[in-house]
Amino acid sequence: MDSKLSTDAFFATVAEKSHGAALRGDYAKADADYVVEQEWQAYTPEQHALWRRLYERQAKLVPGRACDEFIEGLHHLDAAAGIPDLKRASALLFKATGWQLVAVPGLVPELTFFTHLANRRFPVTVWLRTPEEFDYIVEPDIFHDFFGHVPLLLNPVFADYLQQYGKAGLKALELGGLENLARLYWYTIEFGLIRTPQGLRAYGAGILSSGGEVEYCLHSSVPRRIALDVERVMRTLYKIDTYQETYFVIQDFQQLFEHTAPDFTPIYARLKTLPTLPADTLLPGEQNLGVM
Ligand code: HBI
Ligand code: FE
Repeated sequence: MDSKLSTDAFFATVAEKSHGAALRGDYAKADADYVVEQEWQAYTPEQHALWRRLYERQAKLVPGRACDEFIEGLHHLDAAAGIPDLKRASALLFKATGWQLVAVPGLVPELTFFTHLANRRFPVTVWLRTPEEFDYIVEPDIFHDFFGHVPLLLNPVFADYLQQYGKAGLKALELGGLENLARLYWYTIEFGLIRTPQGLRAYGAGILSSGGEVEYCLHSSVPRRIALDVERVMRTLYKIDTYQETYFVIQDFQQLFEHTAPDFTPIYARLKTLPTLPADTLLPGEQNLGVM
């Protein structure tokens, strides 16, 4: 695929999705892989203070709601004091699981994104939300990316899953399975739940970086909670501006890794013949696991 085309197409779709609003980041200095310098010295004391407020709120919420692997990773990153220096965090991460962090201006084209993941590089946005966006933000900022996504990259099994997901993404681009794969990303990496001996816990970055959803996803009786089935997930639509209407539950990260190891070509072919499912679907015979 011509990456230039995918770039223009990417910005067109993002503009459309965000109702014409341009992307916030400064893409002028990005290289061919959309990588920029973080310019850590340019963050203001007010921005570091906002980071600390965001961090303190989430760090109080996640115990008993996030899986242990996330909590362990978060502590290891030690990022409470202010906006992290991505080069330093990347060196720590590389020692643990061979992943690196790359600084990006914001959302990048799928081809770029998947290529980074397939090479164990996680793109982290360099800008921080404004105080007015304390509770909700449309595009991922550095707090969502770092606090939500980076801690689990320190877990070896999850780290392997994400690289495998990146490789599957590159294949999906060729096979026309991108939307299916984006739904898998949404319902696992962004909004996934996991069973533990202590009960249900969250591992999805979109949940763990959110002030309200981290309680809602576990204890509200409104959403459905369904055992992960990759094909079912790939058919299920999602909404980007409300709490999820359905969460998918895994047994452990090994299951996530194993379920996404196969070649998805036959699944994509089958899905082309099946209708997508609204986010609030419960199919006949499916068990809503409820509040556990
Ligand atoms: N770019 N920086 C960044 N971060 C993302 O999470 C991201 C992206 N580009 C595309 C994308 N996510 C989604 O299309 C995923 O479903 C692939
Ligand atoms: Fe994210």
